[in-house]
Amino acid sequence: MNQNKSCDPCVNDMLVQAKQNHIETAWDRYEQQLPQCGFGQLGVCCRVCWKGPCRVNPLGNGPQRGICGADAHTIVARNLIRGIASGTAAHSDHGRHMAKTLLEMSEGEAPDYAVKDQKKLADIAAKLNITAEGKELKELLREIALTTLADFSRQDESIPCTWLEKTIPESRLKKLIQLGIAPHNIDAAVADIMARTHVGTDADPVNLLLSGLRSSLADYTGMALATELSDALFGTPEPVVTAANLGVLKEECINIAVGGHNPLLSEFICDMALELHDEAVQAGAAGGINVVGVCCTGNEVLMRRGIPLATNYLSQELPILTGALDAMVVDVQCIMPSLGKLTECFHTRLITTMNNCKIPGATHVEFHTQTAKESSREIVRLAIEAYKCRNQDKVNIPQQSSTVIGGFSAEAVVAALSTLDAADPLKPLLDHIVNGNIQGVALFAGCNTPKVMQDHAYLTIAKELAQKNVLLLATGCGAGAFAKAGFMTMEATDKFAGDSLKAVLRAIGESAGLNGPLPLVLHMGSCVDNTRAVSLAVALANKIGVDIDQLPVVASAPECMSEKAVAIGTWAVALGIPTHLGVIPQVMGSSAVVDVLTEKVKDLTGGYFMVETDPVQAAQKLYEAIQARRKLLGI
Ligand code: NFS
Ligand code: SF4
Repeated sequence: MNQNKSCDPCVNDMLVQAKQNHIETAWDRYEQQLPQCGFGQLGVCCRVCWKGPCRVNPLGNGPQRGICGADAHTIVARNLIRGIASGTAAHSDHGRHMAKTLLEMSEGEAPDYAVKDQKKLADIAAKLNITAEGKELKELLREIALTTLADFSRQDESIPCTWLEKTIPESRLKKLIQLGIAPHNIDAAVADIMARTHVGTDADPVNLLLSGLRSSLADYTGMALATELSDALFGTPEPVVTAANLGVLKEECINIAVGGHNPLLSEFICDMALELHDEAVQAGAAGGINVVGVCCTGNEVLMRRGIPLATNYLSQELPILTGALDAMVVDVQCIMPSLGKLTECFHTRLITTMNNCKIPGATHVEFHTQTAKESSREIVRLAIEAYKCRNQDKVNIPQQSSTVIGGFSAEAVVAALSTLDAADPLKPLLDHIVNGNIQGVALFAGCNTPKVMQDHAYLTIAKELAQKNVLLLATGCGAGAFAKAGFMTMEATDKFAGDSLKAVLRAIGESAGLNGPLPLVLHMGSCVDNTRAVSLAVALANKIGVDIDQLPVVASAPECMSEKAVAIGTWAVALGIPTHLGVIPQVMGSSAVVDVLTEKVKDLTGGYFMVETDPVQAAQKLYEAIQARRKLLGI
């Protein structure tokens, strides 16, 4: 049995089957990698130039410098910020894609897209100081697109990115400008890191880390604009009931999984699944087409359309093993290359769609926003074709899934609160925080890693904090963990929330017409949607006239692994949030870097990293961080 690999019973079931059928998964490949390289784990291996690789002996009894003379502090800092740069590039590319689509729409070149949420568009215009009144939609889209794209092209270093400036408290912006870490241009922040980490350039660990902070804020900027523009195009999420885990696959349907991150594609796959229903039935699938989500694309379509979530990052191979998945449609990021090889053993078609993400073994159907419907139709038809090759005798779907109440955008949270106080919706939330019914807010974000039992730390920390009356928010694959485990339900609130938190969640839920409490963990969306949580925190901070680093708000990434997660964790710290990491970051080879990230940065931004691999201890530390903030606020 593989009981120690995941908390998710579906995963453990499927891993047994995988073993019986000699199918390799990420967990097997992890074991094959053991023991992992100690130099790499500590971050002291440098491959920046071809004189290397060089490695510094962390025990002090071997070489202490690379050939060029770089010591452990320089090497660790360089490695770390190169990761942040990659994360920033990935998130922001997603944001750029959104902005460019708006521009294409304004030029009539993306005819299949529409603005589903006019109010959000108007809010965005107001936020960016663009007058909407009297303007035609095309003109407004163009102005918003150009203002947004200026955050990728501005050359004047004294002007911070607009999407940063307009979405954080004034006092925070001032602080970031003073520190010289408010980015003026997202792409420039990435390029700056690549330039300064070239051999023989920046060797000062603090200077390197500051540029990492700047890039992470560029990452934040790219995420904020990606989320907001997606909402305008596809709708701002509202509470929705759906389900999560492999049981959402349906034997009588053509099952299509959408994985990756980009709603520009997945929204149309969902539309086409409806449009091509009759073709699916003709092909023999009585139930039509069933779209399910994986990873963050899964979160995007869950939030906006109530599409069920099949699984989160680490178990993305397993839907294929059910024999019931007809197509896996992916765009960019967090897609395991193993899927190509794996789908060769099944009837499942792996379909890649983006020019910058091709995988050997996949069918590539390039997706263009100009022809969104046409490409999506082609993709869904490939799934129908693949279905015809499905062997029903081999289908084995674990009959397990949990109910999920998702869709908690900041707007949805405010709307629910406004049923308590229409004139001043944030007041009830603030009052409860002040009087201690809610002790603080914890945001869970990030990935999965086979280094720990999948989902376990998320669930453990959440239970501990809920019991102590901390309000819980989640995004990304963390949200996936909670969704699968039934933590996004009213029942979970009744079971795990402390008394005062339970009463608050019940009062809000009932007045909002949910016939019960809000779920224990509020699903705020995909990883780029972490900015939804920030916008809620900023609204609270602005209301009481404090900065984010004074709020009893913490973040936790118990299973972080991607460079995007490193970037997110870093901007959380840059914005002033105590941020927990549940896996050991690859920086421990430099005491100086560790000291900056866990201590010295407190004096600069008010935020800091804490590393704790034991989930119960982690919950305790997060709670203590909340209490320290409460004390300073005098509440
Ligand atoms: Ni976030 Fe989403 Fe998941 Fe991690 Fe990857 S899918 S963007 S990076 S693994 S949470
Ligand atoms: Fe070695 Fe310096 Fe080259 Fe890194 S940059 S590989 S430490 S010589």
